Amino acid sequence: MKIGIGLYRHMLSRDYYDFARQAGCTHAVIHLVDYFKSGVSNDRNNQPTGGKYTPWGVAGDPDRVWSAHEMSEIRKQMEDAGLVLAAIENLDPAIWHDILLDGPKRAHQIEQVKTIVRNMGEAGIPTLGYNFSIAGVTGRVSRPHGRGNAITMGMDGPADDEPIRNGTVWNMVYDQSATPTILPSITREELWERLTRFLTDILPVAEQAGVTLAAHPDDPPMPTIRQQPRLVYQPHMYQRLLDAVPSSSNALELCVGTTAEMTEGNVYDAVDQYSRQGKIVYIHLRNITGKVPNYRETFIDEGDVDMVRLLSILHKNQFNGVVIPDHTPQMTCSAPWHAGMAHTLGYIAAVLAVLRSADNATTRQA
Ligand SMILES: [Mn+2]
Repeated sequence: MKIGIGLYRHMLSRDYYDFARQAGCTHAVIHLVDYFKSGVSNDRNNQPTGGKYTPWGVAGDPDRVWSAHEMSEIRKQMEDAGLVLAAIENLDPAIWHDILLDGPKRAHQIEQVKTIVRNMGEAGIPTLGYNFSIAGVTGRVSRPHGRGNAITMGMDGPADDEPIRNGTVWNMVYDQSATPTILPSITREELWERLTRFLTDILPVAEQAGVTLAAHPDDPPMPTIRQQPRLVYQPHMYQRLLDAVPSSSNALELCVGTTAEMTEGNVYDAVDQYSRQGKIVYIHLRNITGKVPNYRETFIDEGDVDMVRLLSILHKNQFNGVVIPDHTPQMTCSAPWHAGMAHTLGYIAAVLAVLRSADNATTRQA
């Protein structure tokens, strides 16, 4: 298992690459979508938050797909700094909205995603993380309820479920001049059909390009949010996604925090089940306390998840992918994001060092 970092668009620079290496990372997952663009309540020194029902920010240019050249330049700059670029996380709602909504631009946007996947193959980037969700990451609140009064994200009870405004999807605004109506609700089976169509269209191209699609579960994992259905809000639902369109390029971006917030099953069995199948490409690691709709994110070394047990399962199953810190509470200093990451990365490195040391001891005895 490899240690990585997740970098937002505005962090794609040498300082951040050096920081990651200094903190022990060999790999990185990057975001090319700028979630923070024109957002009203987004601190760039934090995960994108938005308000409880306020979108993160405004989507990018619908006519521009990420080119092989620009992605390959980023990969090379990261390699110069000593980092392997393991994945790009998330598609821009600007070219993704009508795939989620089954809108009039769907066919065009499917071609754009195919182009991105081919370009990624050409640029030598092996994984595309995605989250097939109409509401996206929303309905959460930010509170100073963490250890040492750290500001942390979570849910504060059953959502009052404000519907999504037209022109917004995946918690970002893709059409600022949309008529001010409400997005109609759809059924869960309709959303599964849309996901299956997406996978059926994209996976053959991904296989050929040598790119793996990696699905993030619904965060927060509620059965519905903002009057829209969710797909992967219990651990077993990931299996349905894998079985919907079997392919070597159909895999998971398993989020430990989100899985631990689910009301059924448990995160250890889920990680065991999917890592034994070799279906986890990379892991979002964070700790939490509680279950939806009452949970909050915590520091890595507290919370409900026994991280030593969790990482032991991955180690035992010879998980060969990348583990990245997901989010962390905001630490009180001039660089809350850096401090949170350094603390989490140090913790992960220490657990892995203990696991490897135990292996060496076993080998010496044998
Ligand atoms: Mn996550």
